[in-house]
Amino acid sequence: VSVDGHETFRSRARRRYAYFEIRSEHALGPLVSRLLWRHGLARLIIKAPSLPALFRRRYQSHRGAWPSSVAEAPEQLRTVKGAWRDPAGERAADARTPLHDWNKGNAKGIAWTQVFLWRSVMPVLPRLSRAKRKLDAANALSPDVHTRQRGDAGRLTADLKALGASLGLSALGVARYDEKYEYVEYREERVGDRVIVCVLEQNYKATQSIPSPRGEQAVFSSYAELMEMSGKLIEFLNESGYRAIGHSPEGHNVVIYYGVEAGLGQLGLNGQLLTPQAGSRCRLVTIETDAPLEFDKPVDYGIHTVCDSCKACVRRCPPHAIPGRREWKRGVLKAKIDPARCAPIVGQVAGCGICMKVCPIQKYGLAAVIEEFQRSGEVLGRQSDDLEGFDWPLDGLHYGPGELPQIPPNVARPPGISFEPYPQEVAESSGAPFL
Ligand code: B12
Ligand code: SF4
Ligand code: SF4
Repeated sequence: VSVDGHETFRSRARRRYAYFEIRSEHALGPLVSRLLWRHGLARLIIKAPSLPALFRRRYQSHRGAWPSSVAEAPEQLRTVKGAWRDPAGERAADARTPLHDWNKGNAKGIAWTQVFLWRSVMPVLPRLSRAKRKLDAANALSPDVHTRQRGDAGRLTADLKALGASLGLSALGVARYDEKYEYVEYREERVGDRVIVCVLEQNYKATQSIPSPRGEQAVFSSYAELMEMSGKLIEFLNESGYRAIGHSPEGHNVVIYYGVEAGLGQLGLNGQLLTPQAGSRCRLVTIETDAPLEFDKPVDYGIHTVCDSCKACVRRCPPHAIPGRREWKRGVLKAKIDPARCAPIVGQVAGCGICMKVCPIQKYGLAAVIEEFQRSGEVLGRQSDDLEGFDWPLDGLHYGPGELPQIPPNVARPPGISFEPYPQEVAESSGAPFL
């Protein structure tokens, strides 16, 4: 939409195209997923070469390390370094109901969403699958313990970070392994006491078109790129004599917890890791290792204060899945999103992610947001169509600030499909076994 409120030809064409893409994604979903998964089409596709770079530019991630000189917040914006935590509460929650792998606990729902998202996944499928195989191969390596250079943690950490930057990672941080944030399914596979967090900035333009298949292609592309890069970091750690196991983006642990602990950002009201450089327009994977790397520390970037004055994600989430205020949950003060409302929309509306798109830190960067906040007391872009408007591909219409699409009941609560916040908590209250 142009500054005088009129829609440009390009934006109308883009909106129509996303509408057409989603309609075909949904209409052909059952047929395509049968061909892909039951009749072996996926096996053929993953052998295909990756798309030429020209096509990938539409959704490929931004390569290169972010400047490392992002400062702590000015005094009046500070709240707490990292996140508000009550260690006793965290321990009690873990003892009562340890975290499970959400995707495993909701396997039926996840399989159902895959029927819809084929158009978004397909262009990236060959690369995704090759990247996963490379990651698995790197994980199977054994360290060469003779090459260990004991006592040189600073050098090893610097070399690892330099390698991450040369591979194109946006940021890399190191945090202490914490069993409470490892899903119980994987706790016995513990590798060491360090967790490396790899961050990759997602394509800017594709993200501004969210929710759209192009936006979701950017997501899967970042995942493939992250797995390729983390495979190389694992090889480096093995060659340096240390064990290292990397995880795919679904993860074996709560990656945002580690991102905050490693000082890479803070938890936004939208439930995601907001980095000062790109908000939550970035993807994360972790590598667990026994390498004696130097720890990074949680930082107060002032993000909590910005969130409290903004709440764009809360207002703009179509199914109202984001609560407007924080509460203590499992020993952490945070706004906990309702996955039963969010997941069906993520599955049927090209990965949704409106809560990422409408975030001013994602769009303008934290420095610009804080500058405006200090100058005028306002959040940059708040209530503007440029920031808060989005196209809704299910009906092909544009929704400006203050307007939200109607979600039909069969889309909000698809028959026969349910997503639980924590299968294990439900199990605890109902007595039903997990899964
Ligand atoms: C399961 C899952 C989902 C589920 C359920 C999410 C939920 N909150 O219950 C569904 C399908 C709904 C979902 C939706 C989305 N997801 Co998701 N999701 C995951 C996944 C695989 C596991 C997270 C999990 O275990 N959640 C269950 C419990 C722990 O949730 P929770 O109590 O609400 O806690 C959340 C936060 O409060 C935080 N957290 C939990 N404990 C603690 C403790 C401390 C101290 C702190 C600081 C934070 C923290 O982490 C949780 C993130 O979901 C992660 C990858 C991973 N392994 O971490 C990606 C991940 C969180 N998703 C991501 C994204 C971007 C999305 C979507 C935009 C969809 C999309 N197109 O990608 C939406 C956004 C929804 C939202 N507003 O958060 C990204 C976030 C990137 C970032 N910069 O933070 C991740 C990290 C994927 C990745 N590898 O990059 N997701
Ligand atoms: S949209 Fe606003 S409230 Fe939501 S995470 Fe971003 S800054 Fe925080
Ligand atoms: S992904 Fe969409 S539905 Fe889920 S919380 Fe974000 S805006 Fe809401």
